[in-house]
Parts: sequence; structure tokens; C-alpha cells
Amino acid sequence: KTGEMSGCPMHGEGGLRALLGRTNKDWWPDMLAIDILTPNGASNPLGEDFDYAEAFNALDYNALKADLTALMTDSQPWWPADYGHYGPFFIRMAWHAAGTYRTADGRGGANSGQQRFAPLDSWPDNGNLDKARRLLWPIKAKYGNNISWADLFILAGNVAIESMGGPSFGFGGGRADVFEPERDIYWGSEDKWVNQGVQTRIDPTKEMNDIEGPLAAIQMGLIYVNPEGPQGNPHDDAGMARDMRETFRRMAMNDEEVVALTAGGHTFGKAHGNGDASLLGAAPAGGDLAAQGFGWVSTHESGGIGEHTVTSGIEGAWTNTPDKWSENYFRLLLDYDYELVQSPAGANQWQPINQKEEDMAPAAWDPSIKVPTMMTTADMQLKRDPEYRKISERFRHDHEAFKDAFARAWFKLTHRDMGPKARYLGPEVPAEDLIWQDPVPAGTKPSDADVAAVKQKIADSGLTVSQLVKTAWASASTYRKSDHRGGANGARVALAPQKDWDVNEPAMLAKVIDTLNGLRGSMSLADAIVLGGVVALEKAGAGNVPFTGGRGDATQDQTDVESFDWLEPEADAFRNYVGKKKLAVKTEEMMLDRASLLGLSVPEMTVLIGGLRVLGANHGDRGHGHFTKRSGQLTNDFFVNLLGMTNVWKATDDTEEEYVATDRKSGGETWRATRADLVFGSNSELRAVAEIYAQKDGEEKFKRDFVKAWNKVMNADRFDLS
Ligand code: HEB
Repeated sequence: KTGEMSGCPMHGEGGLRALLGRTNKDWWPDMLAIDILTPNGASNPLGEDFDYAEAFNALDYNALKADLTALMTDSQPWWPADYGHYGPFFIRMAWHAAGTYRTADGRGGANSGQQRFAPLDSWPDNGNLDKARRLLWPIKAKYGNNISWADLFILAGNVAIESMGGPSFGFGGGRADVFEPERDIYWGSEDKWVNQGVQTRIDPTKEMNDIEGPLAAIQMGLIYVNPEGPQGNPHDDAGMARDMRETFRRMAMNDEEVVALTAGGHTFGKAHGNGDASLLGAAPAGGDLAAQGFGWVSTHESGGIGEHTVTSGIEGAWTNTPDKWSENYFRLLLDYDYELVQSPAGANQWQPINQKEEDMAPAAWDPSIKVPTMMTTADMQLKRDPEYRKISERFRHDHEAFKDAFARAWFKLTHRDMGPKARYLGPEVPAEDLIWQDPVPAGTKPSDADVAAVKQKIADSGLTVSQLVKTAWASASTYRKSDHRGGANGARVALAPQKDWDVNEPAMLAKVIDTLNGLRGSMSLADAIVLGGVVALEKAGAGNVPFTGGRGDATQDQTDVESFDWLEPEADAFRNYVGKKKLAVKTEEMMLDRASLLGLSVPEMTVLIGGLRVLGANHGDRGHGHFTKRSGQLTNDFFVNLLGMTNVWKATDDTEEEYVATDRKSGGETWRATRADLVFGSNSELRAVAEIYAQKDGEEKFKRDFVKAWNKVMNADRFDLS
């Protein structure tokens, strides 16, 4: 029902499925290819020296909040405020900015201001939020680099809630903007968006009754679910509740959080569908030059603004007091029976039967007119689904509990992708530690003497280079830059669930941890694990390897096991580990994915793979890619042996996961390899980098680069440094 999307979706077969699914070029073939000028994020006009934390700390925070508060009721003729208050609109903007987060890979979310770019700026579910961002522009312009768009979106949502009397749990700044669409995120492979025909990701008639990982929305172009019901069917209550549970679960929200967030959010504002959706023009990314980035421009007589706005196509407010925090959402939901009606735009929605005049909402454009309130099919599940209903009843009778649950869930929703609390900035950061922040107690920096002593003990402990390298890698490599979770700090590799992950070789890991615990003295286990890596690399001939101590150790109580389950790698090319589950993407694509989450460049990824192979870091000590006769020595043998013409490679079977090499002359077997090994010989770009390391003059560079990249991974989560 939303405005038609412009551009032509990919038709026919043969579209690139691969890691990235549909890209902006697929949706908008005419889109200007700015990216030819901006390899590797070089589009940032602020430059490398710009330190957002410093800029934010210099911000006049209270003045900004006061300006935002004033903006809420400063209605503009080009996009008039419903009820004279933009608050609800900004809440929806903030929630949609944050709501793209998915816990499977930590990508999406509000932390880089992605709502400004395609495809998100043009998703049907983000309809008309271009106007919300434009309303904020004078404030962004005024405060400049002291506030990022990404922070401004969330802060505007907070101020909106506060200015309408709603509860707040706090705000942490620190979301630095990027200046281009994130290219590493998979939004799905479908060739249709939600409004172009029915394609739902949970189809109960199909065997795979599950949304493809890592996605969290039910259809392309939606933040979560279809508000009208699964595939638009308003009568499928069970399906609607299932879709809500599953999509919210994928962003780490439980039943109580779903109820609190949805009810709290829909206490405010209205849905827009008073008109003909077919009159809407292209979404921003496909818009005419003259539209200047505005999308969904209507050819309706009034310009399709104010009274005639069409966004979702659903029409009406949820409560009789849509510009104030209140208890009315649950009261209206639970006290009335509802009947199915259609909005003027033809959308399915639910209307109270025999609604009393005082329970009706003021018309958004004229408070003297009373109109019936409504509920979407999704809202109706808070009453119809037995589990959601229990929570709704409880919240209705305990308003304080509802307020607290909403405030906390909103804070989590909007800060979930920011990583540890150490990254939060500003005067409104809540003191309380929250389990989803993965708290790690502050560590103490060990003295040089302690470091030297523990180093010696590790060297004498009998632990091998391979064991120490694998353990340090297991500890640090869970880090993902997408939501800043994971990493070596906290030593969670020694706790459930990580200690039991197959990829970590639990028995070997337990032995190493035990030994390190026995010799580390007052040094944290997290530091000792990383120091173990240093000892191993130096033993392997890496020269001096830097070490920065000061990590803390987390306890099991500080670790949300279920939420760490999501961090388990399904494959780890760096340890040549291919999980038991057959994946839809290729092993080498999984390698790119992990390298991208670790924030590695192509040379960094290449040098790490080559080095880890010869150090013997393979899972289960399998011999694949171990192209060396000097195991445990940090040499460039992997690259030398891979690029020479001595070997002829052949897949061992038609799964094409394992390859065997024979000597071109003798015909005897020489090496075995996985796809993650051979791709450095077959892909021309990776080969070009591998050549640099295989060259005679590349040996020293190889060692230097390896140590640097290794160190980067070990320190990836050290937000306490710098
Ligand atoms: Fe919401 C609005 C759906 C959740 C907040 N929503 C809305 C609409 C719809 C919806 C359809 C309308 C749009 C237009 O304008 O048309 N939601 C929905 C769903 C869900 C939700 C389906 C899931 C279940 N929300 C939510 C949350 C939040 C919210 C979570 C927060 C917290 N919303 C909101 C608001 C609004 C909305 C505030 C209003 C806006 C205005 O007023 O503008």
C-alpha cells in the first residue's frame, strides 16, 4: 500500500545471489556510481583526523536539547505536524533507524546514520521519513560536527518522548556518521519489495519455515513485520504473532520488550493512509533531480501533505491522546472489541466497535473533529496472543512497570549496536550496568616486570605455538565492528557458551586456559591469553611483538549466554574451519564476511591467513593449507608454495570444499587445501596481494604485516585505550 518504488527491480534469472544479495545498482540502475571515487570509505569529508568523541564532548548538549524541544511544535507548511507536534514522527524515525539492527551479524542499526542512504532511505517502511530528516536539518546545520546525524536521529526520538511526557532511561552519544551506504550488509536476495507483490520470508507452507540468516525482517523493504498481517492477511493471528516474535527475537527482544515497545510507541501518533497510494511518486533514491531527494511526492490535490498524507496506507491514531504519554493504549486495546475495516487507501485495520465519543481521537489537522481510533493487525496480537496478552494485562494494571519496561526497552533498542558502555558519551549515560552491554570489569595494567615474568612462565609451560595462537585467536576474533561486541577483553572465551563452541576445540582450549590460570598470578586471564599469542609469535621468529595489557575478566553472571550464542562462527577461514551446517554462501564468502566484521583490509586478511596456516592454527590441526615443511615458524611458505607451478589442484568430491594437489612431474600428492586457501591463488585480486608476500623481497614485509594485523585483531575491542 505504500508509495510505489521507482526503478526496476531485477528481473529474470542469474542475479548475483552471493554475499551481498541485492545492491543499490540492482534496484536503481540509474543511480550515480559515486563509489568509483570512494574506495574503502574515502568518502568521509571530515578526514581521518576528525575525532567524533572529542567533537561531541564539546557540544552544548542542553542547548541542543532545548532546540530539539522547540522544533517539536514548530510546524512547517511544507510538512505540517499532526496535532501540531512532530514528536511521534521523530519517534518512528528513531525506531526505524535503530530497528534495522540484527543480532546475527550485528549489522544494521542506528550507529552510522545509514537511514540517509539507499536502500534504507527508500524502503517502503521508511516512507516519508525523508521529511523527518529534513525537519532536523536546521539543527544539524547549527551544531555542525559536534553532533552526528546518527546521534541526532536517536536524540530527537528521546526528546520527542520526553516532550510528550514519556519516560526516559537516558542517552549515550558516540555514533559517528559514515558518508556512503554500507556495502558489507546483506539485505536479502528477493527481487521484489514488500509493496510489489507478496514475498514473505516465513512461508509456513514451505519446509524452510525460517527467515534466512542474518536477516531480521519478514519482507524486503520492511523494518520488521507487515502491519496488516502475514502476506497482508488480517485474519492470520497466529502467523502475525509468530512473525512478530521471530523478527524481534532476531534483534534480541523478548515478548515483554515487544509489548512494551509497540504499546509505548503507538501511545503516540498516527498512521497515514487518507488518500490514494497510487498517486505517490518515486522513493528518494529513484526520484527526479528537481525533487532534491524528496520521495513519495504526491500528485493529490493538496500535495498529499497534512490531512492527505499517505505513508503506510493505514489511517488513524491508536489512542485518543496521540500527542501525550498516557495509559490509553492498553485501555482502548483491551476494553473494546474491534472489527476489520479498510482505510481510505484500502489497507486492512481494526476499529473499536461502538466507540464512545470521548475515546475517539482528535483529527490530526483539526482538533474539533473527532475520528475513531484504530489498531493494526500487529497491535491486535498484544491482545489475541495468549503470552502477549498476559503482559498487556499486567502493564495495564501496573503503569509504573509499563513505563519502566518501555524506557528500558527503548534504551536497549537505540543503544544495542553501540557496544560496551565505555563507548557512550554525554551527560545522560545511565549509571546502571545492563547485561546486554556485555559488561567487563575494568582491568589493571600489569607492570613490565609482571609481563616479563608471565611471558617466561608461558614459554616454559610446554604449551605449543599452535595451541597459544589458536587460543588467542579464539579469544579476540569474536570481535565484530558492526556492533562492537566480542573480542579478547573479558576473557569470555573461558566462559559458556564460547568455551564449548566446536570452532574453539573445547578440550584443547580448556587445557590452555587451565595452564594459563595456573601461571598468570595477578595478571588477568584476558591479558594472559593475548600474551600467550605474543610468546608464540616470538618463538615462531616474528621478532618483537607488541603487547598492551589492561584487560579485565568478566564473570559468567555478566555474560548473557543466549546473546553470545549469536557470535558463534559458522565458519572461520582463519582457522580453516568449515562448520557442520551446509551454508548457502561459499566458504570464501564467509571468509570475507568475517574479515569485514573484524575490520580487516584485503592485505591484512591475506597476511593473517598465510601466517596462521604455517603457525599451525588450523581447527583440529587439519593439514589443509599447511603449505610448509617448517611448521610453527612464521614464514611466507604458504604463499610461495601456493603460487608456484609445481602443483595441479583438483577437488576431492563434488561438494568442492576440499582440494588435493599433485606434483606436476611425479604425480605424487603434495598438499591438501580448502576453498579458503585456494582462493588466494584463483582470485586475481587476492593473488596480486599474495604475490607481494611470496616474493623474495616480501619475506620481511610478510612478518611485519602479520604482526601488525595480528595486533590489530588482539586490540580491536580496547575502547579503554586512546
Ligand atoms: Fe509503529 C507508526 C506499524 C512497532 C512507534 N507503526 C506506525 C505505522 C505503522 C506501524 C503501520 C504507521 C506509519 C504511517 O505513518 O502510516 N509499528 C508497526 C508495527 C510494529 C511497530 C507493525 C511492530 C509490531 N512502532 C513500533 C515500535 C515503536 C513504534 C516498536 C517505537 C517504540 N509507530 C511508532 C510511532 C508511530 C508509528 C511513534 C507514529 C508515527 C507518526 O505519528 O507519524
